[in-house]
Amino acid sequence: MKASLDRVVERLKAARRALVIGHVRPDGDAIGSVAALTLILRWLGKEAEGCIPDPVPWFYREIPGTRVLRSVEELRGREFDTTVVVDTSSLSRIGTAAELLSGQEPDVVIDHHVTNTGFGALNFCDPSYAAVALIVHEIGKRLVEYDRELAELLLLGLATDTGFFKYGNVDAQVFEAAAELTRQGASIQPIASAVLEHRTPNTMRLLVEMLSTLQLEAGGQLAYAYVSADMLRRTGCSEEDTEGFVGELRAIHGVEVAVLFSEWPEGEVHVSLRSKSYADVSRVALAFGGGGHPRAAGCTLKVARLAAAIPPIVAAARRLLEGG
Ligand SMILES: [Mn+2]
Repeated sequence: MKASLDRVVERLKAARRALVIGHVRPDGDAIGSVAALTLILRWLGKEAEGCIPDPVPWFYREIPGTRVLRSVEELRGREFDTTVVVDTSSLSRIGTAAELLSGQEPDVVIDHHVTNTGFGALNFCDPSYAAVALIVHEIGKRLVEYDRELAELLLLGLATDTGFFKYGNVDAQVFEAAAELTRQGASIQPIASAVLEHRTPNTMRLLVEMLSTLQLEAGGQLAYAYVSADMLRRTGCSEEDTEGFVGELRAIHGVEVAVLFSEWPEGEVHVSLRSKSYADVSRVALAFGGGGHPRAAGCTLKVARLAAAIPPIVAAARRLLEGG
């Protein structure tokens, strides 16, 4: 059911044992928002845990507040009277964390995806927020005093979902919140260093291999490339090492839509879609069972071979650029 932010705040205040859950393949906004809301609830005197269903990529661990995050295994068997799902457009995106819910649905959903399905007993979703971390900040500043750790988790979410303050979703509210969080002790430098400057030599080798598969279509407006399971094995990389690669494709001059196909595990191809200024790539993701934002979306295809995933997505991306 759709709910106001006031209603969500009242429900959170009524919690005694709360569980905050983020989405699979976690990004900085999911990680920062889950950890921050967990700390806010603890400071309100509640028993609170934060869960990320997939492993948290190692470089986020450099941000101290992420130590509160737990895996599904670590929380199995625990009882909660309040479950909160953040930064997640549909229930399937919490993966195996669904087994931690007491009922079929979470009690509260806090999100900003245009593709949100409206799940949850109370659902607050507002796509005008650039990051869920901004919504958590809206909640947090009404309830608790911040310390540096909390401010830094929120700045992590805000920075990553705005491409470090360079996407089209950056408005005055984003800079105002960033200034507030900086005043409360957060520093953008360690966040930028952890998130943007963590490539290993093996990841660079994988990037070279990925770039060697680059194709341009639609007069140079569409760029796509792939990472095969074999390329991952050869370079000693895992799928999480491809994080940021699709941004390299979008960085090409004249490209509006960038698509990266990653095959992992075999039999599954994850499709990351990005656009630069106007194309709504969430429409392509949605048509293939995924979701996301107008400028950043994704879906997963179950196909026997990587090559089978490419033509239908490329055709859909071409139609999108042709305005179809
Ligand atoms: Mn987000």
